[in-house]
Amino acid sequence: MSTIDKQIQRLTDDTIAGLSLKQKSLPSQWLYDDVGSQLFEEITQLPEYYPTRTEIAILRNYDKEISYFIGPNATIVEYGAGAAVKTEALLDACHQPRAYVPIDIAGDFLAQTFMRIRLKFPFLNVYPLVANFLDNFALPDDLESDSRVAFFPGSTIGNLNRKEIDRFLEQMRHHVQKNGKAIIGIDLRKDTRTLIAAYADAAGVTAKFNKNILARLNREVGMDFSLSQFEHSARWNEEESAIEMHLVSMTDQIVRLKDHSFHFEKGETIHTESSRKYTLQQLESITFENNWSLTNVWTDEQQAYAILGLKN
Ligand code: AVI
Repeated sequence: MSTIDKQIQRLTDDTIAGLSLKQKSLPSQWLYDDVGSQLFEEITQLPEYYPTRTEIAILRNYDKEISYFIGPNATIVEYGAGAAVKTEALLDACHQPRAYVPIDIAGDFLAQTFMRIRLKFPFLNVYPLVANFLDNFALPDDLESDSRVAFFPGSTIGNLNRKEIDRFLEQMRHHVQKNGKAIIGIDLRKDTRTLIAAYADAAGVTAKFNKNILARLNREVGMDFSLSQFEHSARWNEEESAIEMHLVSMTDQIVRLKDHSFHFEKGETIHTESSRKYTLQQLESITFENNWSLTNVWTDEQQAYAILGLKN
């Protein structure tokens, strides 16, 4: 089976499993095909979506401290690199970085990132890797091995559940090896109004991003979702301390995938993403329980967002 066929099979299996649950759901990783990744980049520019610009401002404000934390001749391994916008801020801050490994599931997007980083940092060895960072995978064999720093910006860790976080932090420790380090960006808990606005923007870009998962299922596995019959909704789940994205069915309807049919009642939802918001205290215990030492916390004035410096 080719890689593409395998991916379509996985998408099909996940969809059948997810839409058969009482609370219908789809794994959020499927939001990010090339169209979804492009829409997500648009989200990061929206006035309501504060995480990206706050993170970049922290990286720039604390560039000297962060550079000191990273040390010279580092190899930066970035998980879910996307357009790698923050990486430029990080690489600018680094003292003579040696190599850069951008890892992303969207191959086309990664190729563009590779070209851009190559042009801006011609001295850097770049090893792009197409992979789902939640899977088990090895870094390239010929990669420089000392002084590796894992970079996981953008608060993507907020989209993982606790089991995924534990597995991911373990794999990251393995990748950076003994004496390796990690820099992780994470959105912090704050008032619900600010959060809802960030995930239900006035221009409707997040709605488009969310609905693209349905368009993708129509395109790639031949489903028959009528996009106008679903609406985007962003909700705060207090128990989970998470903003959730849902797609709300506007009518009673049936949607088909091959010989499976899924019934939707009017108002019923598909849960497509959780974006968990943590306190610094919670982050301290999660990292400690995963055998990382939290040595640095960089944050903005409002403590809206934090960048953690961790040592293996
Ligand atoms: C990628 N991730 C960190 C984003 C977030 O904020 O959870 C995804 C996103 N979903 C809607 N807007 C942004």
